[in-house]
Amino acid sequence: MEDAAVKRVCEGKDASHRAKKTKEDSENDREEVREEWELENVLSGFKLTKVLSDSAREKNMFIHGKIDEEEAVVILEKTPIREDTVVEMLNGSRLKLEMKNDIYSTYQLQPPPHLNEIKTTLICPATMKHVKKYQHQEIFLVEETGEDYQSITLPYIQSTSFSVQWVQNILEKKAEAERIVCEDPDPEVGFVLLPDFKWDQKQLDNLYLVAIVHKGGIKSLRDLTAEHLPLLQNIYLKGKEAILERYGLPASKLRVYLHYQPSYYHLHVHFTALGYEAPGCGVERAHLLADVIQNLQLDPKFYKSRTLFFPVKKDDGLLLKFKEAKRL
Ligand code: M7G
Repeated sequence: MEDAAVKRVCEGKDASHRAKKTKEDSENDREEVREEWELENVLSGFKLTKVLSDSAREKNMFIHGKIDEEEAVVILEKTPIREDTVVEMLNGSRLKLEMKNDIYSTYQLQPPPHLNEIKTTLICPATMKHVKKYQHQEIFLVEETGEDYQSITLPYIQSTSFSVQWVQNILEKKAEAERIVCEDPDPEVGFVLLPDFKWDQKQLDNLYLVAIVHKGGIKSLRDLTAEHLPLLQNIYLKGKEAILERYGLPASKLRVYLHYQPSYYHLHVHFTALGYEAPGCGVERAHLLADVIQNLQLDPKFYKSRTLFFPVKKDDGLLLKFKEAKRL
């Protein structure tokens, strides 16, 4: 029998397929973007401390620095070339010939500024934990039993973890309210689904949304028991429905999962395009929501007792705690 909670309607904000854009749409967007340009560039006074990591393949860079004496982390990322603007780019750019040989030639192409944007994320004031999160470091696989969680991990995450103020802001509509794709307001099984801040929403190839539960006090996978099945099933069903309706992407094209360990200890579920290798979607960190549901159906306390594996960076305090406890 289908759960009653699952039948409750998920209220979509706008059923249009926003990421499927025509040329006309992109031109309208450009107008929107122009109107929304920041009057002041908050990054103009940025002083570099250190490049934390960068990747030529991913075309991104994570930078630690200061803005007005406050610690800051900036993430710069070149975004994919979009099919809906590629002709405009080819027709409207400046070209500089680099070499020509027979039928082969290479150029440097300078696109018009509106087609040459860099997705930029700013965290300010940033904590040292943010700096460490983005620093390239050696990683280790930790093996955590249910007892380890109680004696090592839980006290650690209670003493030091990222603020979830941004989550509260979303749930209370104090931030990102206009970005909400769908919401079920029920306090027990409800959630808010919205684009993850890693996704610029310009193309579906790297689609990334996050569903944040309304219910407080569920830190992570470890807290889940069979009592949370209606919540998880509700997110799974309505999240997939909302993504199909809004973006035209069927469930067979989605990877729906939880991270263990998460960075933010308020339960949330990741929805990413299946073809996109999102950071943290590897088997050592991602747990498919469908598997989580089945595991809890088989054993209501599955995640309380089960040994879980997760990657930890060399500088992470949690790694030190596992070493101190001679568990690594
Ligand atoms: P996680 O598994 O706790 O940590 O996921 P991770 O960042 O190590 O993956 C939290 C998810 O929320 C990530 O996918 C973040 O990109 C996303 N996220 C984090 N913040 C601070 C925000 C935010 O302010 N807004 C939105 N929309 N997403 C965020």
